[in-house]
Amino acid sequence: MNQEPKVTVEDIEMSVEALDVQKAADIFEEHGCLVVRGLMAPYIEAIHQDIEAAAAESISLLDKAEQIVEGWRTPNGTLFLPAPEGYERDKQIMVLAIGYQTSAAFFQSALDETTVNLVEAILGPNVEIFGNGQCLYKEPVGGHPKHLHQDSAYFEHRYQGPVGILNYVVDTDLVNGALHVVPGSHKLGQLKHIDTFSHLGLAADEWPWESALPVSGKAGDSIFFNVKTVHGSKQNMSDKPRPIFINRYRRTDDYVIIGGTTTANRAEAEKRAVAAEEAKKSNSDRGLMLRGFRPFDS
Ligand SMILES: O=C(O)CCC(=O)C(=O)O
Repeated sequence: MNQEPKVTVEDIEMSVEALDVQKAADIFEEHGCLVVRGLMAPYIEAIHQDIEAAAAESISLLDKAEQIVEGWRTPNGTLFLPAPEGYERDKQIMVLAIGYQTSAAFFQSALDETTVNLVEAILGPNVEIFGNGQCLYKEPVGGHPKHLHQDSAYFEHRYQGPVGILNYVVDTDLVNGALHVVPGSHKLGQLKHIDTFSHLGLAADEWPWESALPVSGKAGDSIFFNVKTVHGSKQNMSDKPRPIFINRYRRTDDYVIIGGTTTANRAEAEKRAVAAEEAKKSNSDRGLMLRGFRPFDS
């Protein structure tokens, strides 16, 4: 897959002021990704404040961090990775502990009416929230790359899988870590991932950055992607942090069949996976309802 992408950003983008919901859903279905300019603009100031508060809190807790398989975790739940050489600390934030339980602005963004209309057009009438919201925070001066990957390497689903919406909190470009997507890659099925610095990723010789389309944008721009769409982002080479936040949604009957963060723990999960016909969605795996109704399933 090492040819230049033929699809351009213009083919996959729309502005929230001129939104055509059905056309947006068609773009998502065809390309596995969609950019909606300005969708999250009303929430950015409040979320940005909460993100910076969570970042300062996490850094103040670093001396209490415990080592885990993915890096180091502070008591509030933030994941740190080794910092690039020459940085003022030896660890940098990767996944910041902020979500629907910690930030009202974050939770309100997940319920945004226009967003929910788009998600319903993509997933159908019965939709639940998947997860608690996620924030990836690239620190400045070399902040970690996230190698190209499919989110389904981490949480493969029985049906269509979650729609992820990644939102820029600051203006984001090729210098501070724009998201790269590979339009159409959602049709390739589950790809084999390897262990990388940023956890499960695709082999760089098969999936070089040139195979992906960079999406620069303003604070408040949103990028929708299918759970199998290949995506990632390079280092933050600016002098300021580059946070993003992600809201995820899935059909109410959908559920994880295989999860993992390393090739070893994913291989274990693959061994435990129940045959698809026998697997069932468990009650504890039910997200809050976003649209529609969940009928009782015996
Ligand atoms: O922080 C980023 O830009 C990448 C996020 C991402 O790829 C992911 O969370 O799956």
